[in-house]
Amino acid sequence: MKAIHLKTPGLMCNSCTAIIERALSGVDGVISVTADFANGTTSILFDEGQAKPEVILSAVTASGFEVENE
Ligand SMILES: [Cu+2]
Repeated sequence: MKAIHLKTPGLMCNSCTAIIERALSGVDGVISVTADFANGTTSILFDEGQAKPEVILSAVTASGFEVENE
């Protein structure tokens, strides 16, 4: 199990966090998603044997949010 922490500054409210959490929960191998609009961050716990970070990142951008590099 692995965790990644993304900067997702486009999150503005609870609707945004719901969208991003729903999009990421649909990715195979993703165990849990915690999006926080106040901090503009999204943390994802995933099974590295099933989910690849690139796939997780593209699911974020596909849901309409940008990922900023740390
Ligand atoms: Cu919003």
